Amino acid sequence: MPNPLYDRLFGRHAGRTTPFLHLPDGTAVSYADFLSDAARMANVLVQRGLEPGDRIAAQVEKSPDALALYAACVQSGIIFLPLNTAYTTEELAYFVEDSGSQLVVCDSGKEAQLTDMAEALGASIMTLDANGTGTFAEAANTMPSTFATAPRETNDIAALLYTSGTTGRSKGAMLTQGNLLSNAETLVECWRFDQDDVLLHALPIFHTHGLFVATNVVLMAGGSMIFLPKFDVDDIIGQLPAATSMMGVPTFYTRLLDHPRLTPDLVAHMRLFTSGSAPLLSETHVRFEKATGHRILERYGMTETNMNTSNPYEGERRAGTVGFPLPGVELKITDPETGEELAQGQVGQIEVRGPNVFAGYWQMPEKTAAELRDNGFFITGDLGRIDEDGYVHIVGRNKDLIISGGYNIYPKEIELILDEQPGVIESAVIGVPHADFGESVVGLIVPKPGETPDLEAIKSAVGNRLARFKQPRKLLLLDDLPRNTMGKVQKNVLRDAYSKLFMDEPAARQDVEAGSK
Ligand code: MLC
Ligand code: AMP
Repeated sequence: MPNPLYDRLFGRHAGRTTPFLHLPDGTAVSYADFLSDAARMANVLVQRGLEPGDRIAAQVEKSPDALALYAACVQSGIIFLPLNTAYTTEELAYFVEDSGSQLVVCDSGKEAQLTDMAEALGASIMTLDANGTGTFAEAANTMPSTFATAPRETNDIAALLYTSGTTGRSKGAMLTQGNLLSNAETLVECWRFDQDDVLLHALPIFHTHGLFVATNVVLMAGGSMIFLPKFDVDDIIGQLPAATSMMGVPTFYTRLLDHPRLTPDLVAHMRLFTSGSAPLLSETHVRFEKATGHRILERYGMTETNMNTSNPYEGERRAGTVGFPLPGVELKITDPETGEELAQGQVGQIEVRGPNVFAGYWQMPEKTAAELRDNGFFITGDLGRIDEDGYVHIVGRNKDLIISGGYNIYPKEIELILDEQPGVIESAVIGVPHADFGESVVGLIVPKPGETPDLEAIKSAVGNRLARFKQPRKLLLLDDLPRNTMGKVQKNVLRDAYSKLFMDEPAARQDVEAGSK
């Protein structure tokens, strides 16, 4: 019985003894061993009573086993819900509850803090550590290394990836087998991946970029990956000679550019560097070419859509643009008010349609209807234009979103917490330019009349509830927030006012205790 995603990405490598993952300690995991591990894990899931269509939530450190858990879910038809390892218990509780996950798989170190939450939500908990130990790994070790692949169809959901919303409530994007397969096929072709490719993989595997773009493309092409636990610039420099290609967020490239050992010789053999998840400054593109001779290939995607556009493999990779719509993907620029398509060259909201576009938000039909039109076009919330040569330029966002080091941060989620703090009447959270992360989070707080909120206490209150990467790097007090005639906070005014906060030392030194008016 068919299971298209499993068959095309995993099953066809059965018995292959060539490496799939090259690990930092010099060992490798073959395709055959990886598939056996995944099958053992699939047996555990079924033995625990999980069935096709059920959900499991995984908050585990990056490792071969963590990736095998993804394969096990695909093989058993269980919906995979990967979660950022930085999320707090409070954040996790929302995802487990909203998705109705029956099983939470986490690192042993987190088990104690997550058990009560999981049990209260009716989910069981098992552990899987990066070194291959934990209760889930032990259970898998006792299982057969084969598994009868569950039949699935291309419209069946393979994964739920949560993406925050402008209301502060995260939404689970339902990605079907067909979404993931079509995008992997397209990218292999457009970026010329084949079985000789060795992709340097230093991205996290709980997001679209590291899990679907990088991993699925390598699986589809039958190549291999140098699988690093995280981005460490020295490790990347050390591993580049053994790689053919690398996918990264812009921060990877700015950090590499600061490294004295990044030379044209070091990367002369490389075939491809790609960038995405956040805007790559033209300046970074140009500096990277000067330093290495390589023009970074920038592409544009989203959790809900996988990849939409890409600069060409052959042909001009134009700095500051995200290239052309991928084959099979339609992209149009529309008027945000009317939804009408705008004339070529005009700036408007970007809408996309194609086999890559998700099936909707998990159990949120109104939110799905608000963003996914009946005619199949998805309203991305990004603002862009198409130039006279057909290159797509992203010029801004029609959604209140900060992207820091490739992670999305929705201000509303932080503002809701700041507003609850003693002495605070209201707040606004903005993203301001940051040399390393692209943008960084700043919280602007308006005190209640006659009160002086304790900014250190607020920092720690936020720290207990939100992942570190979402926490404001600076908190500043303001008398009031600028508003337009409709009473809406003018975040653009605030962004302009604080645009040099992380660039300009005296301002930066004011940090949390500063009262900036
Ligand atoms: C880590 N920190 C961050 C951060 N990452 N803060 C803000 N933004 C981030 N992205 C925090 C750490 O907790 C730490 O906190 C401090 O910043 C410094 O940590 P670091 O050691 O410098 O960070 P590092 O571990 O090196 O991580 C930086 C990074 C990482 C850029 C390598 O964030 C990363 O791998 N980002 C990739 C994200 C990604 O894959 N996005 C794809 C989304 S999919 P402190 O203060 O406690 O020390 C998508 C669709 C598409 O968008 O198109 O691809
Ligand atoms: P996410 O929801 O994490 O998948 O993030 C998707 C968002 O990242 C998009 O809507 C864009 O705003 C942004 N993004 C992704 N790739 C690029 C890029 N190459 N340039 C600019 N923004 C990008």
